Formats: sequence, structure tokens, C-alpha cells
Amino acid sequence: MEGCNIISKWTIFLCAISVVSANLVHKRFEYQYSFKPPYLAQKDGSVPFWEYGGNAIASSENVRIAPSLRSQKGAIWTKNPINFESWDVDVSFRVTGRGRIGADGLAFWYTQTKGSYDGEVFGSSDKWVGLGIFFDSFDNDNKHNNPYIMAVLNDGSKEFDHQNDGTTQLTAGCLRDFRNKPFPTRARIEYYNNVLTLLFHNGMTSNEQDYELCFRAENVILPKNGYFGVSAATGGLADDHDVLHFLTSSLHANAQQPIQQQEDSQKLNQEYQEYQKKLELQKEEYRKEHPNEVKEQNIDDWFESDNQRELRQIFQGQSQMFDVLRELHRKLDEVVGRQERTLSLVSQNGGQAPPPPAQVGGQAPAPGGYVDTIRRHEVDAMFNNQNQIVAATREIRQFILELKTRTDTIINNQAKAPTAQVQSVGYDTQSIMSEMRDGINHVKQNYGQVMQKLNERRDVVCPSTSGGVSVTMFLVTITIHLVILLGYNIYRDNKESQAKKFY
Ligand SMILES: [Ca+2]
Ligand SMILES: [Ca+2]
Repeated sequence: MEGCNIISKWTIFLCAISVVSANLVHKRFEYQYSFKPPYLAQKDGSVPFWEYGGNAIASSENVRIAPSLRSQKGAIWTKNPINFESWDVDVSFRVTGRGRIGADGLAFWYTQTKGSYDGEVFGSSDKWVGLGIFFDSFDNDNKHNNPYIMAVLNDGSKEFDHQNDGTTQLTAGCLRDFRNKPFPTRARIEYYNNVLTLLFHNGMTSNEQDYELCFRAENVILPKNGYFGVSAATGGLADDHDVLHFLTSSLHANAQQPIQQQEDSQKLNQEYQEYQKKLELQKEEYRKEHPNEVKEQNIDDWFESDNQRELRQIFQGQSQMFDVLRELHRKLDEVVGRQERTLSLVSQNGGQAPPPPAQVGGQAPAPGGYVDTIRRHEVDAMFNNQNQIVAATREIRQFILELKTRTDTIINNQAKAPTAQVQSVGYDTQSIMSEMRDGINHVKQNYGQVMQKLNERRDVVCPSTSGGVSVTMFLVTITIHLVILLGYNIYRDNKESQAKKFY
């Protein structure tokens, strides 16, 4: 009951059925109404306890009820009527064909009398009494609802409605594709307390647990002591219809199971084991008698047909794709989980301002508010201004040096000829004075400009004070020079007046 852990509607239902079977119902394998490989058919081709006919062929591995040729019909029926009321039949089969569409289909029977081996209803008799479960491949009524599985009950009066695919007559059914599956398809048909149930395994996996409910029909009354049978037919289109095993169990309520019956069951099981041993011995003999044939058969077993290979490869590919998709899905879930965590973190920080951009000037921002800082272009403008100031200062210094050399030259000239050219000296002095005044004005203008620029940027700390120092030094020098010159002029005027007195 391990499968019951998986949560799935159908699984729960199937588990419930199994629980009923395990706890309340005693199940007994009925080998006289079963066949299965290996050694399904004996060396003479017969299947023990069964009779087959029409185009059916039995081998050691399966019974080919109808081969993939046009208009084939075949059937296999139990030799003896069954002697129990409730039963469970597990039929494993394959319906395979090259075409996208196949025909006609396979039928499971439980009828009062054995049907024919070449009848009109999927290879067996029409107007049957009892139950027919049809695996109808071909869509006769063109309603795009085939392959279809259906149960049709008949009291011997009705002809099967092939034209409408039995839709007017069916008791229950389900739309299931059973053709060309990688693994054998399986039907578990249970008849217990007048309830007919069909569980279907679609052959997409080899997992024994993968049955799905096809239908459940109540109040189904079947004749007693009927016969089991399987039949199949092909038409213009043809599939192979192979039955791999047919396993019948009788179902008994536990309370009604006397000890005698249990002993019978053990005895029967023992009989079955002996029968299997006998089969093995027969097979050994057969191998000894026909060594070549056995070899050929074995070699055949090593190879698979193109069809089988193709199906297997498709199925393997699909399985891989499924694995990859599942892995991708898991990873996608992880990513979504991470994203949601991130989003929740972001929403927790919601309403707060984003972190401020990196500081250009390296100043620490005042907490709690927006801080205006020095921008790049302001720094550039500041450097430009400074360079201008330095250039102007150099100009001024050069101008002063020139002025000084001129003054020195005049003084030297006057020292060489103190009395010869009084007028010219007076004129020179005046022109020098006016030049000096002009120069001072120029310096004042420059100084004023510099001071103005400095005032504009006074909030900026000047990294270099060389310009300021130079200007101050220059002003001091100018003042000293003026004083000296004025003093010298007064002194010279006095000397000239004394010299005039002298003459
Ligand atoms: Ca049909
Ligand atoms: Ca149809």
C-alpha cells in the first residue's frame, strides 16, 4: 500500500478499491482461466485451458488475436465455464500499427456461451448474452472520439451498432488511446457485487501502480457460469492485436471463506506449481529436439523491430524532456522565491529616500537633510580664477621691475650731470610721476578686480595664497619707492635752489 502516500484523486480511489480487496475480499488466482508468458503456448501451439481460432496465433510470449493484415478475425475462449460469481481479470495487450489510424479493435468477453472465432463484432459473435468490453480503434461515426473503451451489455437480442461505434448501446466507457504505446497497455476488469469496474493503464510507463479509472457501473447483472474470451478484427486498416497475459482471480468475501476452501486454494496452487514444472520439462525437451529453432527464436529476441525502437526512443526522449522541465520548474520556483524575498525587503524600506550619491568634495553630509556641495564645474571655475590672478600678479611684478630699472637709470643719469639739464630733468620727473600714477592706477584696478573675484568665491577656501602675498608685498614696495622718490625730489629741489643762490 506504499502507493497510497501519493495524493491524487484516482490514486486514492484505487487505493480504496485495493483496501476493499485486501481487507474484505479474498482474491484467488484462477490458473484454469489464465494464460501468461513464458511458455504461454505449448509445443503443439495449444494454450492450456483455452481454445483459439480464426486468424489467431499463439506463441510462447503472447497470443496474436488478429495480425496486421486486411480483414482478419480471431478469438480465444476458455474451454470451461467459470465456477465463481465475482472475478478480477488483468489483461495486458498491445495494439500496434504503422498508421496514425488503426482498425478495428479488440474485445473482452464474458458471455453465457462461447462466441465464434470469426464474428462480426471485433472478431466474435453478435447478439451475445452477457458482457462485451470493446477497445474500439476505428472511428466509424467520424466524431473524433476513438480509440474508445466501452462496456456493452446484451441479452442476446441486440445487434451491435457499428455505424455509431456503439454509442447508443454502451453502459459505460471512456476515451483512451491504447495504440502504439511504449509499454503494454493493461485493463483490470473487476466484477464484484454486481458492480463492474475498469481500471486502465495507458502504457506510458512500466509502473505497476499507474492505473486510472475508466468507468464504474453499478447494477450490472451477468449470467452465471459464463466463458471468458478475447477477440479482435482488422478491416481496411490493420493493427496487430496481441494479448500478453490474461490473469483471472476469483473474488470471495472473507466471511464466506471456509477453511476447506482455503485448503482447496493451497491444493490448487500446488497443482499450478506442478503444472509449471511440467511445462518447463516440456520446454527443455523441445529445446533438445529442435536446437536450431530455439536458437533462431533467441536471436529474434535480441532484436527489436523498427517500430519498437522508434517508440522506445520517443518515450525515452519524452522522459528526458520531462525531467528537464521538472528541473527548470524547480529552479524557476527558486528564482521567484528570491525575487519575492527581495521585494519584501524593498517594501520594508519603502518611504525612505535612496542613499545619497558619492560626495565629490569628500565632505560629510549633515544628517537628515540634503547637502549642497561643491560641484565639478565650480571647482574648475575656481582654478581658472586663481590662474588669472596669478597671471595678473606676474604682469604687475614685471611692470614694477621695469619701473624700478627706469627709475635707477634716471637717478644714475642725474648723478652724472646734476646741473646741465634742469628743465629736462624736471620734465622727466613729471613724466615719470605721471607714468607711476598711471601704473598705480592700473595696479589698483587689477587689485580691485582680484579682490572682487576673491569676494565672489570667499566661501571657498583658497588652496594657495601666493597671489595675495605677492599683491601685498608689491603695494608695500610701491609705497616705499614713492616715498624715496618724493624725498629725493624735495632734496634735489632744495639743492637746486641753493645752487641758484650760489650763482
Ligand atoms: Ca468503431
Ligand atoms: Ca467514434
